Amino acid sequence: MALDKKDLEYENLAIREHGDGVAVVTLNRPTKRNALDAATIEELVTFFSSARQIGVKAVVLAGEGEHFCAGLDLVEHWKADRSPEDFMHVCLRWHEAFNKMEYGGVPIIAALKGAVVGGGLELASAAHVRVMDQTTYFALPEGQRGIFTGGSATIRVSDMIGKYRMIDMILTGRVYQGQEAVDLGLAQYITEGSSMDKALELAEKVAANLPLTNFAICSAISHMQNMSGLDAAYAESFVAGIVNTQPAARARLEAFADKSAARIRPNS
Ligand code: 1HE
Repeated sequence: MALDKKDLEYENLAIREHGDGVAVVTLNRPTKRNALDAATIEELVTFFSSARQIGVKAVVLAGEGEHFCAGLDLVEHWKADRSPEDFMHVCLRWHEAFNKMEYGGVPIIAALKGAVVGGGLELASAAHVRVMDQTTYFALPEGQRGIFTGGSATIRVSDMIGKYRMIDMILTGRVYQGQEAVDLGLAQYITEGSSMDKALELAEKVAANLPLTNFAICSAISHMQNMSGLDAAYAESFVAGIVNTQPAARARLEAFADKSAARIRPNS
C-alpha cells in the first residue's frame, strides 16, 4: 500500500516513497551543508515518531548536495546565544529524535557522502545500518569549535568505535575515511559508486522482512544492550516468544520445511 503523500510533507526534510513502503528521508538544507537547526530536529522527531503508524517499512536517510550533514547549526547556535538551560533542552530534543530512530522499530539505512561530522555523525549513528561512499569522511570537530557533543556521541559513537577512539576524534579532530572507517565500525558498507544505490538495495531487502521481526531487531536489541546480561537474556526470551510464534512466520517456516525456500550460501 502506498504511503499517503500528506504524511510526507516537511520543510527541512524531503521525503519520497521508493517502491513499497521504503521512505527516502533527505536532509534538505544543502546550502547550509544540511546543518541541524532546531526546526530540522523537530521534523525528525515528528517523522520518526509516526513512521511505523503511517506504514513506513524501512527508511533510507540521506543528505541533499555533496555532504550528508555538517552537524549542529553553529550559526543558529551562535546567534541565539543560548543559556545552559536552553542548550540542555536543545540536546534533549536531539535525543528525542535519535531515540525515536534507534528504538522505533523501523529499519533505518543511512546513505552517507561527504562530511558526516559532529552532530551529523551523531545522527548517522542513530541509524541501524550505515553505507558510505568514497567521498565520505567522519569527524567530531567539537573540540576545535570550543564545544562538546550533545547528541549522544558519547554513547553511540563510543559504541561503534570504542571510548578511546571517540575521545581521540573529539580531542584531536582526527578524520576517518575509506576502508579504515569500515574496519573501525563507523559504517558497515563502503561503495565504489553511490551510497544511495546500495542503501536503497538494502532497504528494499529489509522491507521484505516481516514488520514484527524488524520491530524486534530495530528496537529490542538496543533496549537489551542497556540491560544486564541476565535481564537481557530474559527479555530476549519474551521477544522471541512473541516474534517466533507470529502467524505470519508460519508460511516462511513451512517454505523451509518443504524445501521451497532459498538456502543460505556463501557469496560467489
Ligand atoms: C553551516 C555549517 C554548520 C556549513 N552550521 N552553517 N560542525 C562543524 O564544525 C562542521 C562545520 N562545517 C564545515 O566544516 C564545512 O562547512 C563542511 C566541511 C561541512 C563543508 O565545507 P564547504 O566548503 O562545502 O562549505 P562552507 O563554505 O564551509 O559552508 C557553506 C555554507 O554552509 C555556509 O553558509 P553561507 O550562508 O555562508 O553560505 C556555512 O556557514 C554553512 N554551514 N556547516 C551552520 N555546522 C548537539 S551538539 C553537536 C555539536 C556539533 O555538531 S559540532 C560540529 C559542528
